[in-house]
Amino acid sequence: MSLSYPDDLKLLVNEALRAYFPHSDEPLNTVSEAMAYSLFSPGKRFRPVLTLLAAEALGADPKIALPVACAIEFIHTYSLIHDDLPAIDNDDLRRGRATCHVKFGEDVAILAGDALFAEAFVLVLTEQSKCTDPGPLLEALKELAVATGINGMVGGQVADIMATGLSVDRVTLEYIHNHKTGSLITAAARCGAILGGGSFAQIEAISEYAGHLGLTFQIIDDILDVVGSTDGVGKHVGRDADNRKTTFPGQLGVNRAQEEAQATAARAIEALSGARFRTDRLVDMANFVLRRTS
Ligand code: GRG
Repeated sequence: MSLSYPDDLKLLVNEALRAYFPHSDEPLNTVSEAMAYSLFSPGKRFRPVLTLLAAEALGADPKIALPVACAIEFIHTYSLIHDDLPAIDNDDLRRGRATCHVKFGEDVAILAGDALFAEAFVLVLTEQSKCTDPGPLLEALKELAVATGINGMVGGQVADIMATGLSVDRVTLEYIHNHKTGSLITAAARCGAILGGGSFAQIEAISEYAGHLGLTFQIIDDILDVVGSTDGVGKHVGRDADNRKTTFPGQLGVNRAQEEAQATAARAIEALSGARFRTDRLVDMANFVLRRTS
């Protein structure tokens, strides 16, 4: 089993993030500094890399998906900044560094998140105005808006908050994970497939793959919060138990949660069987997500 991570695509993402980072009209803008601090801290770039992988799988040059991939990392970073706030998870360590609100204050951190969200849309809309056919970029942008809204990440986060301290049924548990984390991961893959010129059937296959991948990602995230190390994950572990979060390992125990993750990763790979496009690096990514320690 290969555990290789597509570092070539991660490098492209990191270079493009620098190029697309918005310039502030005000040179001493603390919000701009806070945005850069969180965005350029050492993340895996998993979602934008997935966007590039999906485009590449369909035979496109992955670089065509870079603006949308970077917009997705802006949105992801926004969600991390807000998730860490005292009003939500109240974390002081993220990506191995002090969280944005600890470093810059809550007021600036809230605004840095808000600005990253807005700038994600500015980035894609600026690119679409240069295109002869803006259709795919606008379609991708709609994917991102839906994935982050009430029926996406925000909906999942609210359900997560409401479930705090409760033992919930399986449907609710999956709803939380699929929306809080899975929506943006699925949208990332769908955007790559749309920009890569995929047919309806190809986009649906990649979408199904990514849906299972997103659930696997969050189950492993919650397992790492129990058995991982602070050095490995770059944040304090044991926080889900402290915050009485509803998680797979919390509800089922670590071993059964690990079995669930194996089953969902297998479903992700199965969704690609019979696909008439390149699947090797998508399969590698599913194996990486299942085995990751950071
Ligand atoms: C951004 C629209 C929007 C709303 C904010 C706070 C919130 C609402 C949602 C929280 C979503 C969230 C942070 C879910 C957890 C997802 C998760 C597993 C994050 C860790 O992702 P990694 O491991 O982190 O990819 P790195 O640091 O590698 O990027």
